[in-house]
Amino acid sequence: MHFDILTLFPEMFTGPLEASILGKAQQSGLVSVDVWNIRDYAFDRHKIVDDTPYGGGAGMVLKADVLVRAIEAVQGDSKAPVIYLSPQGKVFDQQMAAELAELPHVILLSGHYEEIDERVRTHWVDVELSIGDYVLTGGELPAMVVVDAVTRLLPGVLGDESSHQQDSFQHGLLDHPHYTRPAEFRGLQVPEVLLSGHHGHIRRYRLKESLRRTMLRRPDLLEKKELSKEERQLLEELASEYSVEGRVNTNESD
Ligand code: 9WO
Repeated sequence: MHFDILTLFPEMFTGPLEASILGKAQQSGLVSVDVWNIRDYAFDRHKIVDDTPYGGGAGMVLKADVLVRAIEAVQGDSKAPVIYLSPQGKVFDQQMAAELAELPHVILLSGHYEEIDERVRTHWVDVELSIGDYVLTGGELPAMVVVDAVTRLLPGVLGDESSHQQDSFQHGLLDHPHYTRPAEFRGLQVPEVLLSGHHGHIRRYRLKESLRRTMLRRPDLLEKKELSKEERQLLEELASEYSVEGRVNTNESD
């Protein structure tokens, strides 16, 4: 898979893309990322990329002619979608990461401080994505978030074991708790079932704890999810745990 990233701050991308799993995925040729400086597509010798907004007001606006020249240069004959990272976009989630991971080529457009000319948004941008409801100084960090979330889904990027874990979010539930040695730490015990070696019991315990966390922290995810018979049964068990008369504490560790 190939990512092209258009930005005014290409140097922001160097560290995060080289480290760890993203770096290895590039080295092994599973993914490639090219970062392009929008300023290189300016038309004048002062390399001007922005201008004051029509109608007045604060801030500057990235110029349509420069942006479209940059987009068309990286696009070539590719059918890759142009994705603009902005707080006005549709909120990015695991489902969208999985859909993008099916594509051979994606173009990410990051504005910085300034908005883009609306004509670029309406005629050259295919998808507008937000990574959450907050404003940043620019779309660079969100572009890296998209590259990271998509790259880890590409075949061969993660080991076999970790791809099972990722499944758990893809099934629409939060992850279950994890423990490692020692079995007792400062009087705190690892749950007995995890030491039992009984894989059936362990699987059911983990599913139940995933459901518990999701119910307590993100009930919105449960409403979206289609539940299996086992999941419905475990949720009923959980519901009774939390509905015992007089018991209103929903602290997970309690
Ligand atoms: C800057 C500005 C200056 C003066 C008056 C109004 C202003 N609004 C902005 C502004 O919103 N700048 C944005 C910065 C323009 C688009 C790129 N920027 C951005 C993207 N901030 N936060 C994101 C973002 C993207 C995806 N998900 C979450 C946040």
